[in-house]
Amino acid sequence: MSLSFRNFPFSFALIAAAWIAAPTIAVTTSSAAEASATHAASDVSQPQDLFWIKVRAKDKFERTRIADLGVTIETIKDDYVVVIGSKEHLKKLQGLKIVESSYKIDLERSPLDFPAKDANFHNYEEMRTVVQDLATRFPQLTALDSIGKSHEGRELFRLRISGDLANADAKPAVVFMGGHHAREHLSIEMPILLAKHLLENYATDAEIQRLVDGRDIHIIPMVNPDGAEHDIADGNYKFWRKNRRDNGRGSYGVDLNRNYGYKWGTGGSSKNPDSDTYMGPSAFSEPETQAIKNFVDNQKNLTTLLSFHTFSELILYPWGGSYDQIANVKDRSVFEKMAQTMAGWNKYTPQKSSDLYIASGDTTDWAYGTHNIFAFTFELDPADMWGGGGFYPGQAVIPVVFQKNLRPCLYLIEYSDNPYRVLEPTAAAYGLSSPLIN
Ligand code: 0X9
Ligand code: ZN
Repeated sequence: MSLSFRNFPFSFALIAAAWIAAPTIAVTTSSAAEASATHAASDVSQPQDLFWIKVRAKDKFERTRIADLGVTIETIKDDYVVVIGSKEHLKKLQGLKIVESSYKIDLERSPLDFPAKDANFHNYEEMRTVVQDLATRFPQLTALDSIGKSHEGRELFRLRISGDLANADAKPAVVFMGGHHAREHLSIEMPILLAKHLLENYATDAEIQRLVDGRDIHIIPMVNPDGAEHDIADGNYKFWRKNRRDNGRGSYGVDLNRNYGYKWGTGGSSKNPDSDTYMGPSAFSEPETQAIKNFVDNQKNLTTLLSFHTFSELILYPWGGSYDQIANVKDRSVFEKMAQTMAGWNKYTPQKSSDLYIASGDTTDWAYGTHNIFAFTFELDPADMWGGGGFYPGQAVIPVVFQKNLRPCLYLIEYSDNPYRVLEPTAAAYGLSSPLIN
């Protein structure tokens, strides 16, 4: 009988305890080299070919070289990472003699079913029902539309919330998004719950009323509905990440968080359609990223953006595509101050994205690099893959994770009028207190 997924972290712990640190060997393979692999040689679209792989890596440079192979880095520790990759990725990493251990993901034995045991998570139709219901119940405060369609024709819903819809374009705007990555279902729950919270508390909570009245709030809960549906289609999770573009020859999917058009394809993304970090044939080649681009390009009042992902409990900000820090000192201070302040509430770790590893083509680099939007990625709970269920943490965590992320969301809404305001002296410095002012 094969080792169950549930036991895997335990087996890793045993292996890790027995492992004596060896010098880390530099990985030199590039994504270009990977792209030259024959197309049929690797196929991560076949779920049985996915592996958890523990790999020695001691810093962001070694992590970037590993990311360049086209695997996805899921957990980072001081001297190793755990990645998800195909059989071919495993062989490549073994050839580099940096694999500590590996474990084939047993998809048939995934610990939780969706929707049976995870019925509180929203699939596409349930998400549609929720946003339509909110729009019906709160017609004065909402406008529901679709910013585009996915590859398979699903709507990319956008719920707009404002106390002054007629003049919303003239109000400061913020956008919250979820579900870029299919298996990160918890990231879809956050924007849904935020919309519900704002609307259902509007009449009774003066602070919420003030925020909703003074702002233009956009909620796009499911950026990748095809991927999310594919991940749960047969009742067993598939660890699917990408969208569902048909790449031909049995290969599917583009990594939407590698497909944005700011310094696209400059590192940490793959040219191989089989890879989980496939960048796509061109920047914004995907209808899903194209829809976000059109929306953001046209919504001129946007100043802040939050893209929810899972997992690792991080607050990330640009740059992700290069090791550089943001050159504009004032902007960098705003990012750092906002990230630190939000981390005070959700207890996540604030950091520049590329301190993890280089990944080009993500949402936040594009939003800031092109539009100067203060754009953040939250990697939600759990902290790592050793406990907490990784991508599939179980429905019980939904309200808990939402509660710890509510105040960061309200803070972004609050400061979307002028994010530079976070650099001004705080109320506390004057001996005042305010729930939203740090
Ligand atoms: O790799 C990603 O797209 C994000 N992590 S995830 O596990 N949700 O896939 C992080 C993107 C942050 N950007 C960089 N590290 N450059
Ligand atoms: Zn993600």
